[in-house]
Amino acid sequence: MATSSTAAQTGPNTPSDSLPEHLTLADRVGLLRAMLLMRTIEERAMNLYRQGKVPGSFYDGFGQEAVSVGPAWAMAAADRLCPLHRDLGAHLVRGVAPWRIMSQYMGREAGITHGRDGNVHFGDYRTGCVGMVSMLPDMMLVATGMAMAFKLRSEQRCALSWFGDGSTSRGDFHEAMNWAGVQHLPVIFVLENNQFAYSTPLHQQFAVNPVERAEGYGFLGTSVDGNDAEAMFEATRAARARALEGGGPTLIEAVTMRMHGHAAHDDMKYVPKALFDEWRAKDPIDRQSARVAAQGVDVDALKAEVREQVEQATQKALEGEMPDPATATERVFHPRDAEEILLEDGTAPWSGFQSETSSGGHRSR
Ligand SMILES: Cc1ncc(C[n+]2csc(CCOP(=O)(O)OP(=O)(O)O)c2C)c(N)n1
Ligand SMILES: [Mg+2]
Repeated sequence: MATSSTAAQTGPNTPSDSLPEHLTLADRVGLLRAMLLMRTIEERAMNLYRQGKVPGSFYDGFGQEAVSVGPAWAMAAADRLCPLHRDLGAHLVRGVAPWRIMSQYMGREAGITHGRDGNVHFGDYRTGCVGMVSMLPDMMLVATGMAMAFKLRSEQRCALSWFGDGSTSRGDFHEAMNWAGVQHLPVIFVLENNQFAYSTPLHQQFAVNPVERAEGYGFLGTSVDGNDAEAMFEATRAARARALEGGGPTLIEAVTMRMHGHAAHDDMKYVPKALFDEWRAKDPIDRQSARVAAQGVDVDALKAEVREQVEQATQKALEGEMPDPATATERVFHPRDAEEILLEDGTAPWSGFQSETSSGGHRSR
């Protein structure tokens, strides 16, 4: 059932630049805008980190923006998402406003965790995104559990979890894959194969491409060009449609490359220059820019607009208050007598959802 065994070693599949069946021009521009927003926010935040304004460390998804943006674009408002540390694009697509992301990074009260965590462990429950569990890849189990609930309640919904190549060596990966396969759950696993887990290259991580393992657990595994937002969208759209029809889980391997260090402190000297150069030529934003420019879209104007948006978001976040230290122990655990907090629906911008009542609209959180 698995469709590729070599992509992880050799780079992405041949990109498909034919007109996509399920995307309007507005969708294609939306994918580009979300990727630009992610990159511009992360570049600006790295700059703030170097100025000492972002505490802790700083992790980003430079070069792999299509991996979070493409799949998130394919998910409905009532679906549930478990983004990881390089998946800012998913939060943005679901409707989190850039100034709140910047506030989160800088530990401000207006951030998603109100200053309780930095640039990685957060998720706005009002967008249907679960806050990241640090132990990798526990989010696969969280997504599997949510899909189990959808099945038990006979709900037409799907859960999606991202995770890295390093995660595939952990027991949790196998537990989630097994239960999802046994129960035939509506869950999508997006494996971000970015060639490294910190400094560990693929050949030291696994002897068999993990996309092949899906077959062993009884479901489809497919390898996709992770630097192609439209291909990532399409693979996820198809996986979701199959899941809702009772077709069970899908493992989507997004073949990509981590173009920055593991985090801000890492100079990635262990990455061969030739490999880096090879992937630099496959930049997902350049690719999507060329596509929409060919359709007459003014990409330079779009880039300028996004830069301006991020600058305003940064200024707003910088003006925001720090949390009161006296409240540091609050909002860490859910108080027993407090009102129940349930995940809410997020934004689902794909044109295919516009006629559905569950689309959730285009509000920004
Ligand atoms: C169980 C566990 N071990 C170690 C870590 C620390 N850690 C955080 S990210 C990371 C690298 C993970 O690599 P990969 O899964 O390939 O994801 P990538 O960072 O490449 O996106 C490590 C070791 C962790 N969070 N959880
Ligand atoms: Mg990795």
